[in-house]
Amino acid sequence: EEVEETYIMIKPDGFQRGLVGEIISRFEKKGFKLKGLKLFQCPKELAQEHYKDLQSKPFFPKLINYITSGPVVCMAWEGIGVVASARKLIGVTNPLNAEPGTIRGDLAVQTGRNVVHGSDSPENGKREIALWFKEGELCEWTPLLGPWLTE
Ligand code: YYY
Ligand code: MG
Repeated sequence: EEVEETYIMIKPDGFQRGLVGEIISRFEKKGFKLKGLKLFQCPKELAQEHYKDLQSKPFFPKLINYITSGPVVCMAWEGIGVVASARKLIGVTNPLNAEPGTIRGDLAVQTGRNVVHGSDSPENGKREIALWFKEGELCEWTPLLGPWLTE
């Protein structure tokens, strides 16, 4: 497995519902490394760029309104296989189909209010982190627990 980076974002519903600590702790406890974290009110243009692959979908305008409707929590996480693993922790897009134990399975009911975003490939992980974070907003640090998490 490769060391990768993924962009995780708590959406405005997750923030308003007071789920920030709960969601962050799931990635922390798993053993991934947090490299960037901020509370941010997302401008429309950034939301559109982030979701540009979905531009032609009928739900696109609604999605952009939702993502820009309040603060989001932006995170960059690093780890071995973190992209796919974070998607597993998050659960499938429709929370009603998401397995219990996943974030969406435990904490949400509707696709349009599915509380959290996770990059779908290592390439998109890099692209999205570069899109949402400015230079100087990411931290390089050495986890003291490193040898207890990976060999
Ligand atoms: O990666 P993921 O968030 O699980 O789903 P995507 O297919 O990338 O869609 C992004 C986002 O769009 C989804 O989290 C909710 C919203 N959405 C929607 O509102 N209605 C759909 N039918 C599909 C997706
Ligand atoms: Mg996606």
